[in-house]
Amino acid sequence: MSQASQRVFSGVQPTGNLHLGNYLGAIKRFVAMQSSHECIYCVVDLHAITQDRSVWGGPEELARSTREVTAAYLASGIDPAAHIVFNQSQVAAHSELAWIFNCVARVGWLNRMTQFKDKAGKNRENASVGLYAYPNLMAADILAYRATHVPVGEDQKQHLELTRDIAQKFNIDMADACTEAGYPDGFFPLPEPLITGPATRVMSLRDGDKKMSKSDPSDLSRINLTDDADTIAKKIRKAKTDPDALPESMEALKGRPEAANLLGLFAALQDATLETVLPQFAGRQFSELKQALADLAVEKLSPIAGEMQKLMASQDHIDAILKDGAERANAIAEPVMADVRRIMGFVR
Ligand code: AQP
Repeated sequence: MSQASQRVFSGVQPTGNLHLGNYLGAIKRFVAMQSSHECIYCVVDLHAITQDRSVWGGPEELARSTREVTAAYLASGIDPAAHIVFNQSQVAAHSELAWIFNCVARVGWLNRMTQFKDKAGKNRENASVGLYAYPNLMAADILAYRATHVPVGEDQKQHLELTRDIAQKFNIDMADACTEAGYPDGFFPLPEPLITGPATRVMSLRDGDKKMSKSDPSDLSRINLTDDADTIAKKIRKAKTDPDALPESMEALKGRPEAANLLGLFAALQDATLETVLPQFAGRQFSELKQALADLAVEKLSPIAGEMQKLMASQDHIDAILKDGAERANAIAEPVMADVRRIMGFVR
């Protein structure tokens, strides 16, 4: 397949507190893919409401957060004219295809999803059906555009595997109709997850064994994209460490999650690899790494925070970008849905 026929799709939930994990694991890589691929970047507001209202914050907060994620995309360097930026709820294909996928995916498949287990916790009986079926909606997000590549953080790997299983089962179950519709090799591509670089799983600054996450009650656990320079420096200074000096080799980094995390962050922010950064700090104290990391994080993140603030002052501008993006997204998704309806036998 030529690069021109490769289509990238990915998204971020508007649930507040966009953090360095979202930036390095996802948004920064979205930016990089623009030069080589046709890209569609979505603010997945339908996913945000799968958790309790206390988590997504209600209508005003959802709208604010949707605009804030859009501002983060633009401030980080995503070009909404050359590519597509929009919010999910403006394109009906996501919900329509998700229903069809609810009927393709098996209960046993969803029962294995670790993110549902983590997010539902002990209170599983009280979790929303939407949270349980979240991976089916994610599969619909990607496949409504017949996207081939999906840049995500490590935590989304299992959902991408499920997306491939859904695409494959649809292609097999509907093989005769796919052939009749002109797709003898199956209608949906099996999308490839793109999980690369030194920051595919950024860990909490308070606990190197826990993922940096929006929902962590401790704000000190994460660097928010909207944090000012002093806050970034303070959080890095307070980050958990271990008592030893920094190691010389990848081998010696094993079993030292905090050292691996801080070095990984430094490498990712510097567009370097962990291997090239290691010798720079080998044998040094954590305090030296923390100082260098704080300086680098402020240098890279402050311009983004400043630009986000400017963009957020112009709500109409952001809304116009989302509307234009939704129209262009719909123009791709609607013919795909027309084929899906024909393949399924829905009369029109
Ligand atoms: N810690 C992380 N390291 C690397 N990548 C990460 N991503 C999230 N956390 C990390 C990636 O960011 C993209 C958008 O994530 P999302 O907004 O869809 O939701 P999420 O993965 O549920 O984010 P959080 O912060 O972990 O939220 P909560 O606290 O609600 O669980 C995805 O590509 C994701 O991989």
